[in-house]
Amino acid sequence: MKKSSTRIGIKISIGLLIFSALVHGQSSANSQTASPDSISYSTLQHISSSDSGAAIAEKAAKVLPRPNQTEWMRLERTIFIHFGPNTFRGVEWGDGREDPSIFNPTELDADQWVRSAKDAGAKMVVLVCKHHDGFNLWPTRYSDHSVAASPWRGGKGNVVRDVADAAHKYGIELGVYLSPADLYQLRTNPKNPSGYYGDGSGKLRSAIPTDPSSFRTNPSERRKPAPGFKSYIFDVDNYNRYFLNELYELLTEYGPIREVWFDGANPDPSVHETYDYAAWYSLIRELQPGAIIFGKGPDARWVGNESGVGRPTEWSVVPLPKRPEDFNWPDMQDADLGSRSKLTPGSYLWWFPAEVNEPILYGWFWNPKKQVRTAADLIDIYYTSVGRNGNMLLNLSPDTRGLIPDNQLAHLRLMAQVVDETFARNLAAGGMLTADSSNKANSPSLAMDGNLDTWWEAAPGEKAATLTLKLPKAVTFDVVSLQEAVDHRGQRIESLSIDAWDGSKWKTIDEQTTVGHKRLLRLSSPVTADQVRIRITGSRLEPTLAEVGLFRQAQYVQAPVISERDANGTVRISSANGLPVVYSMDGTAPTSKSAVYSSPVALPRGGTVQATCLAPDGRLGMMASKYFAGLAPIGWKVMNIDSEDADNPAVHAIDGNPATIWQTRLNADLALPHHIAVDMGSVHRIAGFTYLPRQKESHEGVVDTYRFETSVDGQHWITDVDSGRFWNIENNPVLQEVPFTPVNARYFRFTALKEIGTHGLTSAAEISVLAAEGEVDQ
Ligand code: FUL
Repeated sequence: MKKSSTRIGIKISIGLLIFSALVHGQSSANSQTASPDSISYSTLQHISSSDSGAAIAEKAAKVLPRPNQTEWMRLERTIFIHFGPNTFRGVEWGDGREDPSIFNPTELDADQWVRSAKDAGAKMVVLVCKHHDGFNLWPTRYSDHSVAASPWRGGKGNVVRDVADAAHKYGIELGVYLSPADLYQLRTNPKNPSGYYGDGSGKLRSAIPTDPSSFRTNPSERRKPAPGFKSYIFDVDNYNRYFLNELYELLTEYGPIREVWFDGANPDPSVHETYDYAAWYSLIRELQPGAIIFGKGPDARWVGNESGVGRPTEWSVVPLPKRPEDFNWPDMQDADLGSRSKLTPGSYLWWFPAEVNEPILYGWFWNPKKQVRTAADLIDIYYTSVGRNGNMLLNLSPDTRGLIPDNQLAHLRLMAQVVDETFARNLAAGGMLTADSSNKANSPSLAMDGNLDTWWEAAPGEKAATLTLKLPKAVTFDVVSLQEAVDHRGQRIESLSIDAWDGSKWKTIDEQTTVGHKRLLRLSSPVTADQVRIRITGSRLEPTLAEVGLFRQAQYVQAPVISERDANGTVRISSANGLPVVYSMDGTAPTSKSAVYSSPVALPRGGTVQATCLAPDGRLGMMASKYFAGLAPIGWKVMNIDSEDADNPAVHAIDGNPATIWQTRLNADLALPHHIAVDMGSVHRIAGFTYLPRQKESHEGVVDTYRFETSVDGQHWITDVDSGRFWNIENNPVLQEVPFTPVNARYFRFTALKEIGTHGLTSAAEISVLAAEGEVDQ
């Protein structure tokens, strides 16, 4: 793009601007190969074909985070908020045809949302300002589809303003999610025939912010810039101009913005629109240089799942096949993103840390039926996100009142209480840390000073090291916390062992790989020792540690374990510590007066089991909760099937075991549709069905679009759902429940019309039916 200044503002030279904004350090793309000493620190390194293995490792070790990333990585715990028309419809994805009148929260209180985040130890709230349905939660000047068209506060409300005000009040940072996919603007949306998305408009010289009154006719007319900000010129089509103006509003009117979230998901790819990411990134760098661009962007990556689990080996330095300004940031879901075997000649090495997102409900938007993850689940997620070198982005879902319901808050609070109590006291404090080698300026004591900007570093040339912590007296710990000096020295450690002195010898208590900004090693049982050793056995360059800690997990009685429901419809509960278990099945949390578990419980029609251990002093422990969807497959038989793989027969879809799957024949019956028909043995009154996609990492054969039919006699079928879609199942492959008008049925037939990938397969972990409420089976 041409670079020129204009009368009304600055014309952005996109490539140059992004590059200079992103790259700092002494060299932009280091391609020195001679002496390793000549490799300098940089935010970008390039591997050339003549680089030795040692030079490649050194280059990887000398990639530094950019300043916006340093700030961001230190946030660690952050909160996401999904709220909008979907909340009022109880769906995960809208279609852009919603009437704005459905958006009418009765008690919306953004203060409650942000206060809850703050109380939970979160340092940032990321608000979904516009989801895929295209409804704007602020009164944008550039669309009529927003809160201004809703009855909420007489059309005068502004959710973004309320959240921003609360964030400033509570001193926590703000992020904005703005969906690139926009079904309201979709050219084919009958509710908005003049939509911009995919309208085929040509690129026009556009002032940002654009004067809304000449948006289509003469977009070079600008609107007065926001106080303290300038205007800019871009050559863009209608949709990108709309998007840039929305970004401009969000990034200039609500104070500092720490993160801009670009979701790669698109519910309707049938209409094509080219997103001008380079223009979007340029505008963000201009308006909010401290912001992280997440997802489809250069600063932070999606960890690859929506269940809160980072990789055990999580490298923040990843190789890119192109220069960052030419790269299009696809989702990175491979198990290994950055180990040495991935650092191949031609790659550009780039700091690209993981953000680990997960909803507190089993879905992003509120729906009264959605289950809440328990505090015990959230604590596990804390260890698999923050504890694995990633930021935790936990979603809360306000309900139709516009309040986060108590059931979410109770688990959130307990999670925060346990995490905060656990990390309140570093048991290593007061100990003496020594190392078998140290760089002169980086003594081991600097890894115990509570300052991430000072660090221990091994002596020049050392790639392995042993640090020994001697404590004045034995301590009991079950978490080891390690942090590398990533902001000054990059990420280096490749493998390590932790040993504890048992009085006569060293005993290895854990072995792991990467550390990065933070690694929490959660031991399977507590260890008592007065000496602990950290043996760094592999490192790309001299290893560093900015902080070391030993902690004891807060002493809450562990949650019991609730089994899967077997094919006979029974569920078992086991207590990890031999304590008695109390449980409930009516949706309320168990109390000390609840039923005491003594034998398997029958749950033939589905429901939720909640259980907790009862400590001898009468205290209740952490709660476990498990939802069992639909009827148990007691006596069910596969009636017919059009394809099944010998190792994954159809009967696996109705065996009550989520770990086994039905899958069609690979390389044989490639063309969908595929179906399974089931005989339930007797007539039931049913009001919906459930589909549990395969739970292993692979997405092969996961169903996107389906038909569901029922029959009383196995001859005459009625279609309950002709062509339904499981929204967002690719990113979040959780249990799907599809309600329909109650019918009597002995037989059901599930037909997969479309899969999410292109494997030519259909698969299912479990398929069941929902009993109609209050109806007795016949
Ligand atoms: C996904 C979206 O499709 C979901 O609806 C949700 O917003 C999640 C955070 O990202 O890709």
